[in-house]
Amino acid sequence: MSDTREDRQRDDTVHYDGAAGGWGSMRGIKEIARAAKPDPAFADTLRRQNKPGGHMCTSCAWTKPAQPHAFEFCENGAKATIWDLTTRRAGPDFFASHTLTELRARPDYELEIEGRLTHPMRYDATSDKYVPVSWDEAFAGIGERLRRLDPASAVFYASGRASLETSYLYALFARLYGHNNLPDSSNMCHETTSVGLKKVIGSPVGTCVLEDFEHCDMILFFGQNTGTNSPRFLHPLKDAVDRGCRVVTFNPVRETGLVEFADPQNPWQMTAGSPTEISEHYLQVRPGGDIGAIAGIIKRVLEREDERGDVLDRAFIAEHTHDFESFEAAMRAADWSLIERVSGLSRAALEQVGDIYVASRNVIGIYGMGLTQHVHGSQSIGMLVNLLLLRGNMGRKGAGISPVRGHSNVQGQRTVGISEKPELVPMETIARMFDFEPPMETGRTTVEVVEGVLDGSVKAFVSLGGNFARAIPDTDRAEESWTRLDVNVQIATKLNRSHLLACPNTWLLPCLVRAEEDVQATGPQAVTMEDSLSHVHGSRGRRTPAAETLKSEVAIVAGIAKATLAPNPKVRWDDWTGDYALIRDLIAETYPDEFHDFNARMFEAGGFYRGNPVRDLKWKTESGKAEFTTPDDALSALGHAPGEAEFTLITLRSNDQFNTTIYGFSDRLRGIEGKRDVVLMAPEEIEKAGLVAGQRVTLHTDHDDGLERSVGGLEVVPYDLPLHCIGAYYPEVNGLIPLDYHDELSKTPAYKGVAVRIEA
Ligand SMILES: Nc1nc2c(c(=O)[nH]1)N[C@H]1C(S)=C(S)[C@@H](COP(=O)(O)OP(=O)(O)OC[C@H]3O[C@@H](n4cnc5c(=O)[nH]c(N)nc54)[C@H](O)[C@@H]3O)O[C@H]1N2
Ligand SMILES: Nc1nc2c(c(=O)[nH]1)N[C@H]1C(S)=C(S)[C@@H](COP(=O)(O)OP(=O)(O)OC[C@H]3O[C@@H](n4cnc5c(=O)[nH]c(N)nc54)[C@H](O)[C@@H]3O)O[C@H]1N2
Ligand SMILES: [Mo]
Repeated sequence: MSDTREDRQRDDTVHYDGAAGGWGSMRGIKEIARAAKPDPAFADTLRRQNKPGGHMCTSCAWTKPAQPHAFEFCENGAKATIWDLTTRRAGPDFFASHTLTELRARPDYELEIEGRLTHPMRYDATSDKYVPVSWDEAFAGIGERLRRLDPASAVFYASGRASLETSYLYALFARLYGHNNLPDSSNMCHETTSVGLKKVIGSPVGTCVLEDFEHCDMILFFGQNTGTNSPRFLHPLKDAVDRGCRVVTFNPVRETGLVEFADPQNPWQMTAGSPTEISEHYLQVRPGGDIGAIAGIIKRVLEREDERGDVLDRAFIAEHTHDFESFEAAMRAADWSLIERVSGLSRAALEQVGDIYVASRNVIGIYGMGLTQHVHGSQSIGMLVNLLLLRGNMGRKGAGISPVRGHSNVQGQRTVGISEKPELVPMETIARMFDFEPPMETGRTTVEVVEGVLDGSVKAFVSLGGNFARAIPDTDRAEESWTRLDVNVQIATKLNRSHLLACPNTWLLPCLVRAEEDVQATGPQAVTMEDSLSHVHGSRGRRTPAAETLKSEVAIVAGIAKATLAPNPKVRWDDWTGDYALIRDLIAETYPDEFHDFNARMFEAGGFYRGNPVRDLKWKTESGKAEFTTPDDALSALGHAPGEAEFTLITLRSNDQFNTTIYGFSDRLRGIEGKRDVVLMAPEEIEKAGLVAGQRVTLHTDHDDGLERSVGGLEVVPYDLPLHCIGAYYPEVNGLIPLDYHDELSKTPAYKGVAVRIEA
């Protein structure tokens, strides 16, 4: 199996021949515009997107530079904006002509494509339809139901898009009401980072800023698909490569953006020039094999140290780290044959990477869902940190660790209090500010919410965006339980499956999108969000709202809260809704170190940096130093080599989707067109299993809890993947993922490491 860049793309598999970016990205945008029919003014919105004074894209969380490009948006940012600014509407007429039973038969695409939700609706069980209500009726109805419940049985979920202002109020509402059940999409995503990275370096977020990418000599990429999921990041990446920075990628899939990139902003490269080769080495690691792969690199670094004596940064290790000796001993003892088996990579290939690492002064480690969504996810992050610590690649310019976050404000929601972990929230401060006693019991993570929905202990579910019932593991098993809740409140922009699993007291509340003008009592409002590199940006929408009946997320959260809670003179929902600057004052008062002078700084070009103690070599860990961590059982626990007929399933995102939002059916960058019901397999595996390309198969989960999980009708597609690894699209196969299969520390579901069998 190919494991380096020099081994070109296999010809016997489905793939894309172009580079990421280039003309293909323009055509991708046009296809989506044809279906979504955006307001023609979307072009003007795109011009301002991600620039000071404009609105911040609702797609990914990649940073917004101080000196933006002429077009500071990418293919997927354009799709997100087109999707938000569609002229299609799913209003009362649409709901009058469809029962929820009927709508549940539709695939995800055929729900969202109906367009923007326009009116507050309440579920009517007799007709099995949503019927319009006034906002006052909706708020009063929800408040009345929530007041009857034990707050501990309610969950307030957030999906990662809502602004810092909305998020702060939402978390405050939960605590005033009486619970910390505040999971967000992060619990399915980078919670492994929030918990695992915090444990080893004391910071729950990445340590790099954009400038670091101008000074690094090597970038190690683990399981992050830049070309599809954060395409604007390809620009600084290309600049780094042009400067001579060496990129090495670990990913079971040869992802086009990390192979080569043609810059759409560069007329020469778009016409005559050849694309930039991004990765010098592309190693197709086995799913979950990263710990083994990094162990191999580390063994080489130690070997070089033995030869030369100047490879390890001994002074850094002595002053800033803890537990090096036992870690070093475990790595020296680790067995190469086990490493090769676990990682699926050759010793020679890993040694080559070790040599590049040793030759590079400043190194950045980047990662995404390929590390976080595994049972040993936090241990993988620990291993990457180990590697960086060996040569002091933390707390200095051009070096560090950089998780690439997902939703556009998912990191910020955690920063301002949306967390099920009370110890992460300045409870004493909010107790004083609002004169109440905040709940101190730890709340539910996503996995624990689903457990509670299944066993009946969760009775109310409030959703600030997202499509929770579709994004979770074990979707099929949980579906019916949603209808047994007492209260379900969905704040949303587009119709999705979670809205169709209604219980008797269900409300569907439509909100503005970020590109739309938000006018309140004191005039047009702006909001803020935090990006992947911890910079905070102001965002102002200018488009006319999709309907006059829409409310902002701030107004909806405040409306529900006011109708639910007893009056408190310190809690001024109406004033806050009227002027979001007052909410920013509250955020500044709660988090003065990060958010002082918030209103004055929110439109700084490039955003303001909220800081990270690791950059000053301060480690807020248990030992007060950066932690070397030794993986369990010196790798043997991770050495599970699949049997002959076993496969590890990785669930993938296409280039035409944003999570459960399916924009279209072209996964151009992987060469898969017109379908999503596929299973990707290496040609050798197809042959060995007695299958042929194009055949339909069923996947069954191998899990010892006595439950049968299967998804059928998947078309076999020959694909360049490691042996024993198969790929399929999220969310279509989420029914295969066992709920109790998750990162051991953070409970992030193991969406990239499920054992499955194939049935013809
Ligand atoms: N267009 C678009 N943009 C998005 C999103 C979207 O759905 N569409 N979603 C947003 C969100 S919420 C998030 S969290 C991010 C997600 O962005 P990413 O972190 O890139 O997540 P994925 O695409 O799920 O998977 C990342 C990569 O991990 C690889 N991988 C799988 N298993 C392993 C493994 O065991 N080891 C290694 N090394 N690699 C592995 C996969 O092949 C894939 O290339 O993107 C955000 N941006
Ligand atoms: N198998 C598998 N499962 C996964 C993953 C995986 O890689 N594999 N990835 C996981 C990850 S990383 C994540 S983050 C989760 C995503 O989980 P979620 O964040 O819950 O899901 P989304 O699909 O992003 O939510 C889409 C819906 O959000 C609503 N929406 C869009 N914009 C707005 C807005 O501005 N305001 C409001 N109020 N609503 C809005 C729309 O109604 C839309 O239908 O899925 C997880 N599930
Ligand atoms: Mo995510």
